[in-house]
Amino acid sequence: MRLGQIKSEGGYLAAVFEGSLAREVPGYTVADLIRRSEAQGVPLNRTTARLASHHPVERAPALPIVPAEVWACGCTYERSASFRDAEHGAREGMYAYVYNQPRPEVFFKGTARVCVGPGQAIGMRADSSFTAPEPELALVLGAKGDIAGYTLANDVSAWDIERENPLYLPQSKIYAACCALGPVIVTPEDLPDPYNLEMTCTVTRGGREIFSGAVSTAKLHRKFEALIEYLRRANPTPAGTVLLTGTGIIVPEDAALAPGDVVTIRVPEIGELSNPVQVVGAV
Ligand code: DO4
Ligand code: MG
Repeated sequence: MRLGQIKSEGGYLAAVFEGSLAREVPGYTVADLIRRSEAQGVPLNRTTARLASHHPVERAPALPIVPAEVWACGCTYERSASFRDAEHGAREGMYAYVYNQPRPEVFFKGTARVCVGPGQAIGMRADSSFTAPEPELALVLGAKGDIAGYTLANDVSAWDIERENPLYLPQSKIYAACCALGPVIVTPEDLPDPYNLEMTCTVTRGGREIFSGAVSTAKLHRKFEALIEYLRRANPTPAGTVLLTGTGIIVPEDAALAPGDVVTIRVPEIGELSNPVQVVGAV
């Protein structure tokens, strides 16, 4: 099932997406559906199917979930770890260390306040000169850490701020519109092999492609269960938490984001998450 949300009366309403059509789930957001399916012990797709309207309407997907919390993992692909060590002038430094250790890097990415959906502007900080998209597969979690579904995420990050000093990581990672999610959440029975997804990312400027990259989730160095276990160790997360699984696509500095650029992340089994770039925090 392709589950998501549409905008409705200043808020969001859950919907099942079939092609360009949406079947609304009156009275429920996606987080409500996850809580209901867990409370009743009925899988999310069946809970949703029972409640969804039988009258499809032409509606575009909006933010697929209003997440209680968003967390993210880092250095889960070799490319991400080696790039970040090189940024610090080390062949093998703290990022390679984390890549090779059982304990992954897990950091707080924010709340719904910093999230945007498909088509909405992602932010580049006015005080950053090297902001990059980080295309990632994201896990939508239930109250016990079960995977309710998969979506796409852009962990937009100010790499120059992160590079200056590791203690600046939260300022690189958490700011207005730093996280895009969408277009829909695919429930597990419709994504039998999440470790074999081809992900692509393009950045276009004035209609011209200035960057294109690709990675397979087969290159992910961790299992989702291990990432979730570390996230929730001594830290029980609420239903509707989203966990980003790390980037395997690295955008070079000469393609640093600029206002008006459009970043498009695509996984055929999930869809396309496309967002224009806008400066945030200019004085
Ligand atoms: O500490 C660096 C963050 C790494 C990250 O976000 C990633 O690898 O995706
Ligand atoms: Mg990341």
